[in-house]
Amino acid sequence: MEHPKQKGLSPIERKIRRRTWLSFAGFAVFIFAAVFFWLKLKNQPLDNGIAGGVQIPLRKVLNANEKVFTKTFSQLNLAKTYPKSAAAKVVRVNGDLGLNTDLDDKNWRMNVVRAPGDTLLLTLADLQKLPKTQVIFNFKCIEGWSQISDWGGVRFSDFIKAYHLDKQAAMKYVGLVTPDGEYYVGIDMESAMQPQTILCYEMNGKPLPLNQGYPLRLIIPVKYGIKSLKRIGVLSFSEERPPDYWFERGYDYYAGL
Ligand SMILES: Nc1nc2c(c(=O)[nH]1)N[C@H]1C(S)=C(S)[C@@H](COP(=O)(O)O)O[C@H]1N2
Ligand SMILES: [Mo]
Repeated sequence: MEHPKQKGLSPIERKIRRRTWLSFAGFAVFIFAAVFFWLKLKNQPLDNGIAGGVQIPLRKVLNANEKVFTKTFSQLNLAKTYPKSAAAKVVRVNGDLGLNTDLDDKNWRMNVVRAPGDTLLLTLADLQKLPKTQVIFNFKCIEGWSQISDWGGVRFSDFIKAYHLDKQAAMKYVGLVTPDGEYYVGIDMESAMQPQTILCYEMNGKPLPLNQGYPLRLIIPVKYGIKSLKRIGVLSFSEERPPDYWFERGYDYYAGL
């Protein structure tokens, strides 16, 4: 028997009516469920006492979001890394500014200027006591060549932590100069603190060759090669841009990749 109201409706129209009713019922169930969960959520304890506290389940969502975003942010500025097998055995040498004076090996120290008149003197052995990090990346020179190469040393950020230089690392720039003052670079702190930036003392697992910066150089994969200063003499911190050799000769200060 046909319902009187449906008299005269085509099968298609009947189908549409049924669908409309079904979607309305679905919507009602959804509203009920939403109200139910909201009431339940409202009765959840707040996360402990922070101003503007939220219910714990919501806090969990916020925490999860934060995890995802901090991950994507740090991954965004990570340089691509390569397996050991991809690294050049013969590593190209380029630039010898600041390397032409004899190195006084025994007396070499990294001079860390914490503040005017307050300089920390570190030996290579001091730095080698800190955790070692290996970085295999595509080293790029603004002259147009690039080469995958393998470097080892201590993360700049680990060095900052180990020597309690947090106050210094809150400044905007790091300046690096060779012992003879001939070559110098300035680096923005964010890039210096990036986890692939290392105070480097090894290449292919062996001490750096003299012409590649022995005893200690910078390796900063997020920048062009010009910033990876060889043979560090002095390291300092500042709010103003430190002098930069290639910047003074018309290159981009930031030199980011
Ligand atoms: N002291 C010093 N560091 C320097 C340079 C330089 O001339 N002197 N040249 C820079 C440039 S332009 C590049 S590409 C890299 C090259 O590093 P490599 O010789 O290990 O390949 O070192 C950088 N660091
Ligand atoms: Mo370079």
